[in-house]
Amino acid sequence: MKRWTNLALFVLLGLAFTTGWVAFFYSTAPSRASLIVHAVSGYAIVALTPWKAVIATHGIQRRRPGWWASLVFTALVITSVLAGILHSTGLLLGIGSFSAMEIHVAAALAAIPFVAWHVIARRIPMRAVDLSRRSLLRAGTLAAGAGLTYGAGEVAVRLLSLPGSTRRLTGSYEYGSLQPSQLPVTQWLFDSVPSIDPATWRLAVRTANAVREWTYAELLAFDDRVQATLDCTGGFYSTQDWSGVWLSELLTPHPNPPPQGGREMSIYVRSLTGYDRRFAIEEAGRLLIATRLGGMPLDPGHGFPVRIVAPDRRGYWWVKWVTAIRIDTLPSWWQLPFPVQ
Ligand code: HEM
Ligand code: HEM
Ligand SMILES: Nc1nc2c(c(=O)[nH]1)N[C@H]1C(S)=C(S)[C@@H](COP(=O)(O)O)O[C@H]1N2
Ligand SMILES: [Mo]
Repeated sequence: MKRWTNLALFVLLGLAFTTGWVAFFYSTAPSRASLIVHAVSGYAIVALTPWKAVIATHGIQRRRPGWWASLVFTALVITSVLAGILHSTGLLLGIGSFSAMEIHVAAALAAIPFVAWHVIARRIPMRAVDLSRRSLLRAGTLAAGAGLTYGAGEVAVRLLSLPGSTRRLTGSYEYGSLQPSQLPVTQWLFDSVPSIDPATWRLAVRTANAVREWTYAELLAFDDRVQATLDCTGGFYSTQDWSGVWLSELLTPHPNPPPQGGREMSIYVRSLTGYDRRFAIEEAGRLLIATRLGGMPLDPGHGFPVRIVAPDRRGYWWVKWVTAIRIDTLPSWWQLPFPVQ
């Protein structure tokens, strides 16, 4: 049981970590599907506490080198799980200037080096016994119990009308919809708001054989509109009215066929700050180059002079302060799944 518990924790930690990021990647149904697996693996970790406590108590008594690092690791896992539950129930959505979701993910990220060390320093021999019928039966029981816990939690949140009952399928909470002044200003990680002079600013749009530089005044003349939901991985979402121009409108068809060397595959969008994202070419008609929010020009925090509005994509795709757009032959998956800036 001891070895089985550690092995199960190993699998569950990996599953929780992976499904968390998959949920962050999507803004639609796959996000919820992943979060169900995520929550169930989280509760399964919690359910193993009594068994792991026995192992840990014994281990601590042995005072093996680095035993304290296992305690730091334990604290990080507890912090992450607690913050996750506080977020999902809505019992506590923020501590200081951090959202419960940010703390949840930060603690999980901080735990990575510790878990790597822990499984190497305390590694367990793999034996055929780990795949026995009994092990599988245990795994099934654990999954069923954790699944019921998740289901019961979702029912309880609704019966008690906790704030968690209002969250979107990604787990995000509504904030300031249709009230532009209430839309929070957030960055992915380290970016800061640049100050841009609209008189000299240009949006360079490069296609296979042409570059067109758009001025702010030219872009302001368009009035394509969309109501879209910005769903930030920090744990909030906000639906607003945006206007500007569909990117496809700016990609005038070229007179000559594109030069040899490959098919146009993706749309590369870059901010003045260097923050960038790559989209599939098919999305050109669904990406708005927004100049206005709620009918008013964007303010600097929200991406002045122009930003991307990418309906049905998570907030981190909504590149602000765009200066360059390029159609190129690299596939759209040719980028890190999440920005690092
Ligand atoms: C939720 C995840 C986990 C937590 C919070 C946790 C915590 C701990 C703590 C506090 C100890 C005692 C201190 C020490 O010996 O360093 C320990 C020991 C140990 N852990 Fe973990 N651990 C976790 C997951 C794992 C995993 C995934 C494995 C293996 C794949 C593992 C294998 C072990 C082993 C073999 C020991 C030594 C027990 C002994 O010396 O008798 N643990 N763990
Ligand atoms: C040690 C790793 C992790 C564990 C054990 C864990 C566990 C949990 C738990 C127990 C919940 C509450 C589930 C519920 O009641 O609905 C939760 C929620 C959540 N977690 Fe994690 N998590 C981990 C890492 C991550 C990471 C790395 C991400 C994202 C990159 C993430 C994203 C989320 C999201 C979005 C929710 C909210 C789900 C909702 O409100 O429906 N988690 N997590
Ligand atoms: N250049 C740039 N654009 C960015 C970001 C960033 O850090 N840099 N953050 C993204 C993230 S994570 C979100 S949620 C939205 C937030 O938009 P808002 O500040 O207008 O609410 O902008 C996106 N666009
Ligand atoms: Mo975000």
